Amino acid sequence: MDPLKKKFFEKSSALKQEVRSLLKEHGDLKVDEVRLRQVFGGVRGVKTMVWDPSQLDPMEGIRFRGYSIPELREKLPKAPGDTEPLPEGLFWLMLTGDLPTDEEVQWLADAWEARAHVPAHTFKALDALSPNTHPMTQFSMAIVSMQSESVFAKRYADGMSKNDYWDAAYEDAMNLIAKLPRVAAYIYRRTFHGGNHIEPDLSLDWSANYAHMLGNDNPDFYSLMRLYMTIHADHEGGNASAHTVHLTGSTLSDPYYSFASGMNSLAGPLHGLANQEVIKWIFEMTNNLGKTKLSEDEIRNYVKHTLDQGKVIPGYGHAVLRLPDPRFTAQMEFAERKIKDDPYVKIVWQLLKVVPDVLKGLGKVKNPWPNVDAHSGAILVHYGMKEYSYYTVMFGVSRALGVLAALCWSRAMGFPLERPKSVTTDWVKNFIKEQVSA
Ligand code: HAX
Repeated sequence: MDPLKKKFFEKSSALKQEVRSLLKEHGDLKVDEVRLRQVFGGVRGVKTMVWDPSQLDPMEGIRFRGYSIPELREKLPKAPGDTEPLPEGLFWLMLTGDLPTDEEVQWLADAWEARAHVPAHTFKALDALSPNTHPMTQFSMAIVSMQSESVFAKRYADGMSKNDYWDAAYEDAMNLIAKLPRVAAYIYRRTFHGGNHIEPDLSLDWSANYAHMLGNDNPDFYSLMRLYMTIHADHEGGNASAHTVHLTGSTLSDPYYSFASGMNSLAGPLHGLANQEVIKWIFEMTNNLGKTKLSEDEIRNYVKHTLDQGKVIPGYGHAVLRLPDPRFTAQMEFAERKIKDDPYVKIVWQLLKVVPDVLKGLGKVKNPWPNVDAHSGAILVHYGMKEYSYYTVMFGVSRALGVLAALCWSRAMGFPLERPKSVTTDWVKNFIKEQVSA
Protein backbone atom coordinates (compact mmCIF):
# COMPACT_ATOMS: atom_id res chain seq x y z
CA MET A 1 0.00 0.00 0.00
CA ASP A 2 1.41 3.44 -0.90
CA PRO A 3 2.22 5.82 1.99
CA LEU A 4 -0.63 8.25 1.36
CA LYS A 5 -3.19 5.48 0.96
CA LYS A 6 -1.92 3.80 4.14
CA LYS A 7 -2.20 7.02 6.13
CA PHE A 8 -5.67 7.75 4.71
CA PHE A 9 -6.81 4.21 5.55
CA GLU A 10 -5.55 4.43 9.13
CA LYS A 11 -7.11 7.84 9.72
CA SER A 12 -10.43 7.04 8.07
CA SER A 13 -10.84 3.63 9.77
CA ALA A 14 -10.30 5.25 13.16
CA LEU A 15 -12.74 8.10 12.45
CA LYS A 16 -15.37 5.72 11.11
CA GLN A 17 -15.34 3.79 14.37
CA GLU A 18 -15.42 7.00 16.40
CA VAL A 19 -18.38 8.41 14.44
CA ARG A 20 -20.24 5.12 14.78
CA SER A 21 -20.09 5.31 18.55
CA LEU A 22 -20.84 9.07 18.55
CA LEU A 23 -24.00 8.43 16.56
CA LYS A 24 -24.99 5.47 18.73
CA GLU A 25 -24.93 7.68 21.78
CA HIS A 26 -25.86 11.12 20.40
CA GLY A 27 -27.57 10.43 17.07
CA ASP A 28 -30.81 12.14 18.15
CA LEU A 29 -29.23 15.48 19.04
CA LYS A 30 -30.66 18.38 17.02
CA VAL A 31 -27.99 20.32 15.06
CA ASP A 32 -30.20 22.78 13.22
CA GLU A 33 -33.71 23.93 12.50
CA VAL A 34 -34.99 24.98 9.10
CA ARG A 35 -37.06 28.08 8.42
CA LEU A 36 -39.56 28.29 5.58
CA ARG A 37 -37.42 31.12 4.16
CA GLN A 38 -34.53 28.67 3.84
CA VAL A 39 -36.67 25.99 2.20
CA PHE A 40 -37.50 28.50 -0.56
CA GLY A 41 -34.12 30.22 -0.35
CA GLY A 42 -31.54 27.74 -1.58
CA VAL A 43 -31.17 25.94 1.79
CA ARG A 44 -28.73 28.68 2.91
CA GLY A 45 -26.89 27.83 6.09
CA VAL A 46 -28.72 24.58 6.90
CA LYS A 47 -26.27 22.01 8.28
CA THR A 48 -26.85 18.91 6.16
CA MET A 49 -23.55 17.17 5.48
CA VAL A 50 -20.11 16.38 6.83
CA TRP A 51 -17.09 17.63 4.89
CA ASP A 52 -13.73 17.41 6.60
CA PRO A 53 -11.13 18.82 4.11
CA SER A 54 -12.15 22.44 4.72
CA GLN A 55 -14.56 24.67 6.60
CA LEU A 56 -15.80 28.17 5.77
CA ASP A 57 -16.33 30.83 8.40
CA PRO A 58 -18.42 33.81 7.21
CA MET A 59 -16.23 36.34 9.03
CA GLU A 60 -12.86 34.73 8.50
CA GLY A 61 -12.97 32.77 5.24
CA ILE A 62 -11.79 29.30 4.40
CA ARG A 63 -9.64 27.06 6.58
CA PHE A 64 -8.24 23.83 5.20
CA ARG A 65 -8.02 21.30 8.05
CA GLY A 66 -7.78 24.27 10.37
CA TYR A 67 -5.18 26.25 8.39
CA SER A 68 -6.01 29.65 6.86
CA ILE A 69 -4.65 30.64 3.44
CA PRO A 70 -1.85 32.82 4.91
CA GLU A 71 -0.88 29.89 7.16
CA LEU A 72 -0.85 27.48 4.22
CA ARG A 73 1.32 29.88 2.22
CA GLU A 74 3.77 29.79 5.06
CA LYS A 75 3.66 26.15 6.14
CA LEU A 76 3.15 23.98 3.04
CA PRO A 77 6.23 22.70 1.17
CA LYS A 78 7.39 24.82 -1.76
CA ALA A 79 9.19 24.34 -5.04
CA PRO A 80 12.86 25.43 -4.91
CA GLY A 81 13.08 29.21 -5.17
CA ASP A 82 9.33 29.83 -4.93
CA THR A 83 7.39 31.41 -2.08
CA GLU A 84 3.97 29.95 -2.98
CA PRO A 85 2.84 26.54 -1.69
CA LEU A 86 2.71 23.36 -3.75
CA PRO A 87 -0.91 22.19 -4.10
CA GLU A 88 0.35 18.61 -3.83
CA GLY A 89 0.89 19.45 -0.15
CA LEU A 90 -2.64 20.77 0.21
CA PHE A 91 -4.09 17.55 -1.21
CA TRP A 92 -2.04 15.55 1.29
CA LEU A 93 -3.30 17.79 4.08
CA MET A 94 -6.94 17.57 3.00
CA LEU A 95 -6.80 13.79 2.66
CA THR A 96 -4.96 12.99 5.87
CA GLY A 97 -5.41 16.01 8.15
CA ASP A 98 -1.62 16.29 8.52
CA LEU A 99 0.81 18.77 6.98
CA PRO A 100 3.16 16.81 4.71
CA THR A 101 6.94 16.84 4.73
CA ASP A 102 8.95 17.87 1.67
CA GLU A 103 9.62 14.17 0.99
CA GLU A 104 5.93 13.29 1.14
CA VAL A 105 5.10 16.06 -1.32
CA GLN A 106 7.84 14.88 -3.65
CA TRP A 107 6.44 11.34 -3.40
CA LEU A 108 2.98 12.65 -4.34
CA ALA A 109 4.31 14.68 -7.29
CA ASP A 110 6.04 11.52 -8.57
CA ALA A 111 2.91 9.42 -8.00
CA TRP A 112 0.77 11.83 -10.05
CA GLU A 113 3.39 11.93 -12.77
CA ALA A 114 3.27 8.11 -12.99
CA ARG A 115 -0.55 8.19 -13.25
CA ALA A 116 -0.82 11.06 -15.75
CA HIS A 117 -1.42 9.08 -18.95
CA VAL A 118 -4.57 10.26 -20.75
CA PRO A 119 -6.31 7.68 -22.96
CA ALA A 120 -6.01 8.35 -26.70
CA HIS A 121 -9.80 8.24 -27.14
CA THR A 122 -10.15 11.32 -24.90
CA PHE A 123 -8.01 13.39 -27.27
CA LYS A 124 -9.97 11.96 -30.21
CA ALA A 125 -13.27 12.83 -28.55
CA LEU A 126 -12.06 16.40 -27.94
CA ASP A 127 -10.80 16.70 -31.52
CA ALA A 128 -14.27 15.74 -32.76
CA LEU A 129 -15.72 18.90 -31.15
CA SER A 130 -15.77 22.26 -32.86
CA PRO A 131 -13.05 24.52 -31.38
CA ASN A 132 -15.90 26.97 -30.67
CA THR A 133 -17.31 24.59 -28.06
CA HIS A 134 -17.08 26.29 -24.66
CA PRO A 135 -13.96 25.05 -22.82
CA MET A 136 -16.08 23.94 -19.84
CA THR A 137 -18.18 21.76 -22.16
CA GLN A 138 -14.98 20.23 -23.50
CA PHE A 139 -13.65 19.75 -19.98
CA SER A 140 -16.78 18.03 -18.73
CA MET A 141 -16.94 15.80 -21.79
CA ALA A 142 -13.25 14.88 -21.54
CA ILE A 143 -13.69 13.85 -17.89
CA VAL A 144 -16.67 11.65 -18.74
CA SER A 145 -14.75 10.14 -21.66
CA MET A 146 -12.03 9.04 -19.20
CA GLN A 147 -14.63 7.18 -17.11
CA SER A 148 -13.59 4.12 -19.15
CA GLU A 149 -10.54 4.09 -16.83
CA SER A 150 -12.50 4.03 -13.57
CA VAL A 151 -11.12 1.52 -11.09
CA PHE A 152 -14.22 2.03 -8.94
CA ALA A 153 -16.63 1.17 -11.78
CA LYS A 154 -14.62 -1.92 -12.80
CA ARG A 155 -14.29 -3.24 -9.27
CA TYR A 156 -17.96 -2.57 -8.56
CA ALA A 157 -18.93 -4.56 -11.65
CA ASP A 158 -16.71 -7.38 -10.36
CA GLY A 159 -18.55 -7.45 -7.03
CA MET A 160 -16.40 -5.19 -4.82
CA SER A 161 -17.19 -5.33 -1.09
CA LYS A 162 -18.49 -2.14 0.60
CA ASN A 163 -15.35 -2.23 2.72
CA ASP A 164 -13.21 -1.57 -0.34
CA TYR A 165 -15.06 1.44 -1.77
CA TRP A 166 -12.56 3.81 -0.17
CA ASP A 167 -9.65 2.06 -1.88
CA ALA A 168 -11.18 2.22 -5.37
CA ALA A 169 -12.26 5.85 -4.82
CA TYR A 170 -8.70 6.73 -3.80
CA GLU A 171 -7.28 5.11 -6.95
CA ASP A 172 -9.70 7.02 -9.18
CA ALA A 173 -9.12 10.31 -7.35
CA MET A 174 -5.35 10.02 -7.70
CA ASN A 175 -5.56 9.01 -11.38
CA LEU A 176 -8.04 11.72 -12.26
CA ILE A 177 -6.11 14.52 -10.55
CA ALA A 178 -2.93 13.32 -12.28
CA LYS A 179 -4.56 13.45 -15.73
CA LEU A 180 -6.41 16.77 -15.44
CA PRO A 181 -3.59 19.22 -16.29
CA ARG A 182 -2.84 17.39 -19.55
CA VAL A 183 -6.51 17.29 -20.55
CA ALA A 184 -7.08 20.91 -19.55
CA ALA A 185 -3.98 22.15 -21.39
CA TYR A 186 -5.02 20.16 -24.46
CA ILE A 187 -8.37 21.96 -24.46
CA TYR A 188 -6.62 25.34 -24.23
CA ARG A 189 -4.14 24.64 -27.01
CA ARG A 190 -6.72 23.16 -29.41
CA THR A 191 -9.19 25.99 -28.78
CA PHE A 192 -6.85 28.99 -28.84
CA HIS A 193 -3.55 27.86 -30.38
CA GLY A 194 -4.62 25.91 -33.45
CA GLY A 195 -3.94 22.52 -31.88
CA ASN A 196 -0.24 23.28 -31.44
CA HIS A 197 0.18 21.09 -28.35
CA ILE A 198 3.03 21.10 -25.85
CA GLU A 199 4.33 17.86 -24.36
CA PRO A 200 4.48 17.58 -20.54
CA ASP A 201 7.76 18.30 -18.77
CA LEU A 202 8.05 15.53 -16.22
CA SER A 203 10.73 17.35 -14.25
CA LEU A 204 8.13 19.92 -13.15
CA ASP A 205 5.61 19.83 -10.32
CA TRP A 206 1.88 19.39 -11.05
CA SER A 207 1.05 23.13 -11.36
CA ALA A 208 4.23 24.18 -13.18
CA ASN A 209 3.78 21.35 -15.66
CA TYR A 210 0.23 22.57 -16.30
CA ALA A 211 1.57 26.11 -16.85
CA HIS A 212 4.21 24.68 -19.19
CA MET A 213 1.65 22.76 -21.25
CA LEU A 214 -0.52 25.90 -21.47
CA GLY A 215 2.52 27.50 -23.12
CA ASN A 216 3.94 29.79 -20.43
CA ASP A 217 7.31 28.97 -18.82
CA ASN A 218 7.72 32.26 -16.97
CA PRO A 219 8.75 31.32 -13.38
CA ASP A 220 6.31 33.95 -12.06
CA PHE A 221 3.50 32.23 -13.95
CA TYR A 222 4.54 28.90 -12.42
CA SER A 223 4.36 30.58 -9.03
CA LEU A 224 0.93 32.05 -9.82
CA MET A 225 -0.35 28.64 -10.89
CA ARG A 226 0.82 27.06 -7.62
CA LEU A 227 -1.02 29.76 -5.70
CA TYR A 228 -4.09 29.58 -7.96
CA MET A 229 -4.29 25.77 -7.69
CA THR A 230 -3.99 26.03 -3.90
CA ILE A 231 -6.55 28.72 -3.16
CA HIS A 232 -9.29 27.40 -5.49
CA ALA A 233 -9.02 23.82 -4.23
CA ASP A 234 -11.90 23.67 -1.76
CA HIS A 235 -14.54 25.85 -0.09
CA GLU A 236 -16.27 23.41 2.27
CA GLY A 237 -19.05 21.10 1.09
CA GLY A 238 -22.11 23.26 0.53
CA ASN A 239 -20.98 25.23 -2.54
CA ALA A 240 -22.72 24.06 -5.69
CA SER A 241 -19.85 22.19 -7.37
CA ALA A 242 -18.70 20.42 -4.20
CA HIS A 243 -22.22 19.52 -3.21
CA THR A 244 -22.94 18.19 -6.70
CA VAL A 245 -19.87 15.91 -6.57
CA HIS A 246 -20.96 14.75 -3.11
CA LEU A 247 -24.55 14.06 -4.24
CA THR A 248 -23.57 12.22 -7.42
CA GLY A 249 -20.95 10.20 -5.55
CA SER A 250 -23.53 9.17 -2.96
CA THR A 251 -25.25 7.05 -5.63
CA LEU A 252 -21.91 5.18 -5.98
CA SER A 253 -21.46 6.82 -9.35
CA ASP A 254 -17.67 6.63 -9.74
CA PRO A 255 -15.35 9.62 -9.17
CA TYR A 256 -15.18 10.42 -12.92
CA TYR A 257 -18.96 10.80 -13.21
CA SER A 258 -19.14 12.56 -9.87
CA PHE A 259 -16.42 15.06 -10.69
CA ALA A 260 -17.87 15.76 -14.16
CA SER A 261 -21.26 16.59 -12.66
CA GLY A 262 -19.57 18.98 -10.24
CA MET A 263 -17.86 20.69 -13.16
CA ASN A 264 -21.20 21.22 -14.90
CA SER A 265 -22.27 23.01 -11.75
CA LEU A 266 -19.07 25.06 -11.57
CA ALA A 267 -19.86 26.26 -15.12
CA GLY A 268 -22.73 28.48 -13.87
CA PRO A 269 -22.19 32.28 -13.85
CA LEU A 270 -23.22 32.60 -10.19
CA HIS A 271 -20.47 30.12 -9.33
CA GLY A 272 -17.16 29.34 -11.10
CA LEU A 273 -18.02 30.96 -14.43
CA ALA A 274 -17.96 34.28 -12.56
CA ASN A 275 -14.19 34.35 -13.17
CA GLN A 276 -14.78 34.72 -16.93
CA GLU A 277 -17.67 37.13 -16.35
CA VAL A 278 -15.53 39.50 -14.27
CA ILE A 279 -12.85 40.16 -16.87
CA LYS A 280 -15.39 40.12 -19.71
CA TRP A 281 -17.28 42.86 -17.88
CA ILE A 282 -14.06 44.84 -17.23
CA PHE A 283 -13.12 44.56 -20.92
CA GLU A 284 -16.61 45.80 -21.85
CA MET A 285 -16.15 48.73 -19.49
CA THR A 286 -12.75 49.73 -20.90
CA ASN A 287 -13.98 49.23 -24.47
CA ASN A 288 -17.06 51.37 -23.83
CA LEU A 289 -14.99 54.12 -22.23
CA GLY A 290 -12.24 53.77 -24.86
CA LYS A 291 -9.36 53.64 -22.34
CA THR A 292 -7.86 51.59 -19.51
CA LYS A 293 -6.95 54.51 -17.25
CA LEU A 294 -10.23 55.23 -15.50
CA SER A 295 -11.35 57.55 -12.74
CA GLU A 296 -13.30 56.23 -9.76
CA ASP A 297 -16.32 58.25 -10.92
CA GLU A 298 -16.22 56.61 -14.35
CA ILE A 299 -16.06 53.19 -12.69
CA ARG A 300 -18.87 54.02 -10.27
CA ASN A 301 -21.08 55.13 -13.16
CA TYR A 302 -20.37 51.91 -15.03
CA VAL A 303 -21.18 49.81 -11.97
CA LYS A 304 -24.49 51.65 -11.58
CA HIS A 305 -25.21 51.28 -15.28
CA THR A 306 -24.70 47.49 -14.95
CA LEU A 307 -27.07 47.33 -11.98
CA ASP A 308 -29.65 49.48 -13.78
CA GLN A 309 -29.70 46.83 -16.51
CA GLY A 310 -30.82 44.26 -13.93
CA LYS A 311 -27.47 42.46 -13.86
CA VAL A 312 -25.23 41.48 -10.96
CA ILE A 313 -21.70 42.83 -10.46
CA PRO A 314 -19.61 39.74 -11.16
CA GLY A 315 -16.95 38.89 -8.58
CA TYR A 316 -18.85 40.53 -5.73
CA GLY A 317 -21.09 38.93 -3.12
CA HIS A 318 -21.15 35.49 -1.58
CA ALA A 319 -23.70 33.07 -0.17
CA VAL A 320 -21.67 32.52 3.01
CA LEU A 321 -18.78 35.02 3.30
CA ARG A 322 -19.35 38.38 4.95
CA LEU A 323 -15.88 39.88 4.36
CA PRO A 324 -13.41 40.34 1.48
CA ASP A 325 -12.58 36.79 0.42
CA PRO A 326 -9.09 35.77 1.68
CA ARG A 327 -8.62 34.11 -1.72
CA PHE A 328 -9.07 37.58 -3.28
CA THR A 329 -6.62 39.02 -0.76
CA ALA A 330 -4.00 36.34 -1.52
CA GLN A 331 -4.18 37.19 -5.23
CA MET A 332 -4.05 40.90 -4.49
CA GLU A 333 -0.94 40.36 -2.42
CA PHE A 334 0.65 38.38 -5.28
CA ALA A 335 -0.23 41.16 -7.75
CA GLU A 336 1.12 43.87 -5.42
CA ARG A 337 4.45 42.05 -5.32
CA LYS A 338 4.72 41.11 -8.99
CA ILE A 339 2.57 43.24 -11.30
CA LYS A 340 1.33 46.31 -9.45
CA ASP A 341 1.49 48.59 -12.52
CA ASP A 342 -0.74 46.42 -14.71
CA PRO A 343 -3.71 48.52 -15.93
CA TYR A 344 -6.32 45.77 -15.43
CA VAL A 345 -4.97 44.93 -11.97
CA LYS A 346 -5.34 48.63 -11.12
CA ILE A 347 -8.96 48.55 -12.27
CA VAL A 348 -9.61 45.53 -10.00
CA TRP A 349 -8.23 47.57 -7.10
CA GLN A 350 -10.29 50.62 -8.05
CA LEU A 351 -13.39 48.41 -8.15
CA LEU A 352 -12.57 47.32 -4.60
CA LYS A 353 -12.81 50.98 -3.54
CA VAL A 354 -16.04 51.66 -5.43
CA VAL A 355 -18.25 48.55 -5.61
CA PRO A 356 -18.85 47.74 -1.90
CA ASP A 357 -20.43 51.16 -1.21
CA VAL A 358 -22.63 50.94 -4.29
CA LEU A 359 -23.79 47.43 -3.33
CA LYS A 360 -24.39 48.48 0.29
CA GLY A 361 -26.55 51.29 -1.11
CA LEU A 362 -28.91 48.71 -2.68
CA GLY A 363 -29.90 47.66 0.83
CA LYS A 364 -30.34 43.98 0.02
CA VAL A 365 -26.87 42.58 -0.78
CA LYS A 366 -25.70 40.58 2.25
CA ASN A 367 -22.02 40.63 1.29
CA PRO A 368 -20.78 43.66 -0.69
CA TRP A 369 -17.16 42.40 -0.79
CA PRO A 370 -15.13 40.81 -3.58
CA ASN A 371 -14.97 37.02 -3.88
CA VAL A 372 -12.23 34.81 -5.36
CA ASP A 373 -13.30 35.52 -8.94
CA ALA A 374 -12.91 39.31 -8.74
CA HIS A 375 -9.14 39.19 -9.12
CA SER A 376 -7.99 36.12 -11.04
CA GLY A 377 -8.78 37.32 -14.58
CA ALA A 378 -6.69 40.50 -14.45
CA ILE A 379 -3.64 38.52 -13.30
CA LEU A 380 -4.09 35.87 -15.97
CA VAL A 381 -4.44 38.57 -18.65
CA HIS A 382 -1.17 40.06 -17.45
CA TYR A 383 0.56 36.73 -18.08
CA GLY A 384 -0.88 36.54 -21.60
CA MET A 385 -4.03 34.48 -21.00
CA LYS A 386 -6.70 36.77 -22.44
CA GLU A 387 -8.99 33.89 -23.44
CA TYR A 388 -11.38 34.27 -20.53
CA SER A 389 -13.80 31.54 -21.59
CA TYR A 390 -11.04 29.16 -20.47
CA TYR A 391 -10.71 30.43 -16.90
CA THR A 392 -13.31 28.18 -15.29
CA VAL A 393 -11.42 25.11 -16.54
CA MET A 394 -8.41 26.24 -14.47
CA PHE A 395 -10.70 26.67 -11.47
CA GLY A 396 -12.02 23.15 -12.13
CA VAL A 397 -8.55 21.57 -12.23
CA SER A 398 -7.85 23.06 -8.82
CA ARG A 399 -11.28 22.20 -7.38
CA ALA A 400 -10.59 18.52 -8.14
CA LEU A 401 -8.19 18.46 -5.19
CA GLY A 402 -10.79 19.27 -2.55
CA VAL A 403 -13.86 17.55 -3.91
CA LEU A 404 -12.01 14.32 -4.70
CA ALA A 405 -10.33 14.25 -1.28
CA ALA A 406 -13.82 14.65 0.21
CA LEU A 407 -15.22 11.94 -2.06
CA CYS A 408 -12.57 9.50 -0.79
CA TRP A 409 -13.66 10.34 2.75
CA SER A 410 -17.34 9.86 1.93
CA ARG A 411 -16.68 6.34 0.63
CA ALA A 412 -14.36 5.55 3.55
CA MET A 413 -16.96 6.71 6.08
CA GLY A 414 -19.68 4.73 4.30
CA PHE A 415 -21.92 7.78 3.84
CA PRO A 416 -25.28 6.70 2.37
CA LEU A 417 -27.25 7.82 -0.64
CA GLU A 418 -28.16 11.49 -0.14
CA ARG A 419 -31.91 12.01 -0.29
CA PRO A 420 -33.39 15.16 1.28
CA LYS A 421 -37.15 15.70 1.38
CA SER A 422 -38.99 18.02 -0.98
CA VAL A 423 -42.45 19.45 -0.39
CA THR A 424 -45.06 20.97 -2.69
CA THR A 425 -46.28 24.56 -2.47
CA ASP A 426 -49.69 23.19 -1.44
CA TRP A 427 -48.01 21.34 1.40
CA VAL A 428 -46.42 24.63 2.46
CA LYS A 429 -49.76 26.49 2.33
CA ASN A 430 -51.47 23.81 4.43
CA PHE A 431 -48.54 23.79 6.83
CA ILE A 432 -48.83 27.57 7.29
CA LYS A 433 -52.60 27.25 7.87
CA GLU A 434 -52.07 24.59 10.51
CA GLN A 435 -49.32 26.54 12.26
CA VAL A 436 -51.28 29.80 12.27
CA SER A 437 -54.46 28.17 13.62
CA ALA A 438 -52.59 26.11 16.24
N1 HAX B 1 -24.43 42.43 -7.70
C1 HAX B 1 -25.72 42.81 -7.69
N2 HAX B 1 -26.65 42.26 -6.87
C2 HAX B 1 -26.22 41.32 -6.01
C3 HAX B 1 -24.89 40.90 -5.94
C4 HAX B 1 -23.97 41.49 -6.85
N3 HAX B 1 -22.70 41.11 -6.90
N4 HAX B 1 -24.78 39.96 -4.97
C5 HAX B 1 -26.01 39.78 -4.46
N5 HAX B 1 -26.89 40.59 -5.10
C6 HAX B 1 -28.34 40.65 -4.92
C7 HAX B 1 -28.93 39.28 -5.24
O1 HAX B 1 -29.06 39.10 -6.65
C8 HAX B 1 -30.24 39.35 -4.50
O2 HAX B 1 -31.12 40.16 -5.26
P1 HAX B 1 -32.71 39.80 -5.38
O3 HAX B 1 -33.20 39.76 -3.96
O4 HAX B 1 -33.26 40.89 -6.21
O5 HAX B 1 -32.77 38.43 -6.02
C9 HAX B 1 -29.86 40.13 -3.24
O6 HAX B 1 -28.67 40.87 -3.57
C10 HAX B 1 -29.57 39.25 -2.04
O7 HAX B 1 -28.57 38.31 -2.40
P2 HAX B 1 -27.56 37.75 -1.29
O8 HAX B 1 -28.37 37.05 -0.27
O9 HAX B 1 -26.65 38.83 -0.86
O10 HAX B 1 -26.66 36.72 -2.14
P3 HAX B 1 -26.99 35.21 -2.51
O11 HAX B 1 -26.52 34.34 -1.40
O12 HAX B 1 -28.41 35.03 -2.95
O13 HAX B 1 -26.08 35.02 -3.80
C11 HAX B 1 -24.15 35.22 -5.14
C12 HAX B 1 -24.70 34.93 -3.74
C13 HAX B 1 -22.68 34.89 -5.16
C14 HAX B 1 -24.87 34.30 -6.14
C15 HAX B 1 -24.39 36.71 -5.49
O14 HAX B 1 -23.69 37.51 -4.57
C16 HAX B 1 -24.00 37.06 -6.91
O15 HAX B 1 -24.80 36.88 -7.82
N6 HAX B 1 -22.73 37.56 -7.14
C17 HAX B 1 -22.22 37.84 -8.46
C18 HAX B 1 -21.80 36.57 -9.16
C19 HAX B 1 -20.53 36.02 -8.56
O16 HAX B 1 -19.54 36.73 -8.35
N7 HAX B 1 -20.52 34.71 -8.28
C20 HAX B 1 -19.31 34.02 -7.73
C21 HAX B 1 -19.47 33.69 -6.25
C22 HAX B 1 -18.25 32.98 -5.70
C23 HAX B 1 -18.14 31.62 -6.28
O17 HAX B 1 -18.94 30.73 -6.10
N8 HAX B 1 -17.14 31.43 -7.08
O18 HAX B 1 -17.01 30.29 -7.75
